[in-house]
Amino acid sequence: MKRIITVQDISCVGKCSLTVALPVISAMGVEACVLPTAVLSTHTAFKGFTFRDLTSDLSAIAEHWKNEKIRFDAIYTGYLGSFEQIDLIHSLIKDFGNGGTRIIVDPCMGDNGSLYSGFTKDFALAMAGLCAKAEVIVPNLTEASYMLGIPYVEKGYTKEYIEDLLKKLAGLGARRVILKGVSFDDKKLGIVSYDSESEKITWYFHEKMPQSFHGTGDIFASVLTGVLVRGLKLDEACRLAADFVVESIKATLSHKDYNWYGVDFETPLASLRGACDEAIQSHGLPRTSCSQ
Ligand code: PXL
Repeated sequence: MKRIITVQDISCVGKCSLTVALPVISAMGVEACVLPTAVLSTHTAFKGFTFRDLTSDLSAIAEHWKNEKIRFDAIYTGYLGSFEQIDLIHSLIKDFGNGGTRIIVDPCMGDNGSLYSGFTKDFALAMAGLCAKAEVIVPNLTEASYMLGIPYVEKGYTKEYIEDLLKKLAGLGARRVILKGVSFDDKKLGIVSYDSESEKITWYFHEKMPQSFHGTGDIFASVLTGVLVRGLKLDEACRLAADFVVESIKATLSHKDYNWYGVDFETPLASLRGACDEAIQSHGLPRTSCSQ
């Protein structure tokens, strides 16, 4: 079975980071190992959350894995809480990122033009430095503009503007860039991916939901990581991940008393494995992620 390591916080309540990455990746038939960067009582959109930083534990954990000769098919990073943690990920990539390990960096830092609580412009630049080491990066428009040090443009941009942004992001060093939350009208929301080697740009638009929710970026990146390690191509992987996010939002909105802090990904999770297997089989790839 393919094995990935995901590095991000555990927000005990909040349906984001590790509490979505673990179930989503496991559901796709991929072993999900974790390196928790911090324990929070909730995600940071709640008031008064507790925060225990685990930075000082991370090196010893990674050292143990080195001694045990544990290998990963992918390293997937999400929400990181400090400059020191970014430095530690650079080391993790050096130690575990050899021989075909896919590196997926979700530079999870903000949305709707603002950084999440506790992040700064300098942190965004350090995150851009981590993106240089990735094969695939998954920013939204907010994270993209902070990492590039350019003003955030909320709407009214052109296709050319987005394509230029993709190239600038690839210029940070990642081979592949997936930009989320692109929209040219009120009806559609899109994902656009760029492969800097083939220079191929692929657009995928789905219906725009009436509301956005916390944690959907983490769900997107988790599905993406799972199917990429199982061998699906980037554009197909984006489509599957985006469709799963839309289904999760629809499931959420179908409840009269849905909660504000996260989406109902649990309902569509039951069919994720099937959708994943089907996409994989239709491309002639093995039905399970077991090597043999
Ligand atoms: O979903 C992204 C995320 C992850 N982790 C923490 C967060 C957020 C977004 O607010 O606060 C702790």
